[in-house]
Amino acid sequence: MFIRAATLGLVMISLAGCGSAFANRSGSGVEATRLATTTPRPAAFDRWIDGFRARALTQGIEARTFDRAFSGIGYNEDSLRRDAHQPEFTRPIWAYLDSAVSDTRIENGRAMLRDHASTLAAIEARYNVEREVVVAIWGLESSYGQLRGTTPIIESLATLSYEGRRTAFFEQQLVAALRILQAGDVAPAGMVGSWAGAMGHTQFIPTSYLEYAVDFNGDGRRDIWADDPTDALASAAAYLSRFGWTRGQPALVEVRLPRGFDTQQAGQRRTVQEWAAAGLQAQPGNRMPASGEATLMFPAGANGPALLTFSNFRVIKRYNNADAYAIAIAHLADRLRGGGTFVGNWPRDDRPLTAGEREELQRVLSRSGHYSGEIDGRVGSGTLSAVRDWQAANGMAPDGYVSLALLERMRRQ
Ligand SMILES: [Ca+2]
Repeated sequence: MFIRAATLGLVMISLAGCGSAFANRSGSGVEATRLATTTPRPAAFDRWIDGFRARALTQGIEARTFDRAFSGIGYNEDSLRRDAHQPEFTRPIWAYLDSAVSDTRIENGRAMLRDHASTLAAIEARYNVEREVVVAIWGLESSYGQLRGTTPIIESLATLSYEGRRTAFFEQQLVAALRILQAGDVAPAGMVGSWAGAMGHTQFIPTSYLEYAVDFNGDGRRDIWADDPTDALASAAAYLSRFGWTRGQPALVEVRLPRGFDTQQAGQRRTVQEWAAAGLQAQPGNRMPASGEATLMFPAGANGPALLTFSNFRVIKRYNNADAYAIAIAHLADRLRGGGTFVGNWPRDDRPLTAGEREELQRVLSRSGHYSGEIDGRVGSGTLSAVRDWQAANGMAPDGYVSLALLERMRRQ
């Protein structure tokens, strides 16, 4: 779980792991076979640790806690390497959904619903979050606990705090991790996770753990690291509950558009009655709720599936601020309930733009006055926002869907 600074947009999501609850998480299985990458500590790192120790102690970390946590830690080059090599290529949302909501993940999720039925029922009763949603998060975050990460958290966060692209962020997480150790919820050796600090079955980063994790099985420890997923699952439910989850409301509903529908209404939020009056109907297998406001979204352009997203969709995005992630969680939960696949067709023949084409796109947007960022071929929130503005200015549905067809249309301007 990592709250991204900016969404990666409607269409493309980084390849940072299928689960991707943590924006920078590694791909599946890599950590399980991690080679020994701890190298001797550079002298400058030792000096940094001394300085950080003083800072940590002023923030309430006891010397004993600190020294025990830092005893024998190394310099984690593996984490640094991963931090430096952020995924630059993207894949289309349908390819992401193919793996995020694969048949295997659905099948395993249904097994988890059976195996942990009583625990999930108790969590659902306490937090008013449907069990299928909790299990979907578990499935995407750690493949139902199979990929919780084996990186020593203190070592990794210390290395990234000393020398990384986001030292302030990681130092904040490191202090939070020390607080967790100080509280005795886990021993230093047991505090493992992904290379960038996401821990346990539902991949909480330390600050989120401190704020939202719960001891659900009542043994006095908030243990998200144990094989027993009870505390981790309850913590995920508690997190969604705190951000306003509404039980009984869908996160998204796939809809059918009436003939001649004005697709420029993408991105608008209206009541379900207003959308119904505009001619939108739930696709087969979907049910429109009786009330609520929803935003119309075309995650793969106006020729792909049309979705109405409700407030619960935005709650899921508090877990990971990417539309594709929220669509995957909502869809996996639906599939776990026995729902079907999307009715609309994904434009699978579309290919992602090359780096050169993405730069060309940015130059066009820049020339037309919609984009003032760097021409770097990275399609982030700034570029996608400019794409939406360009589309609206040119009479298209402002879906932010970046495709070759869009670029070709721009070339014709
Ligand atoms: Ca516990």
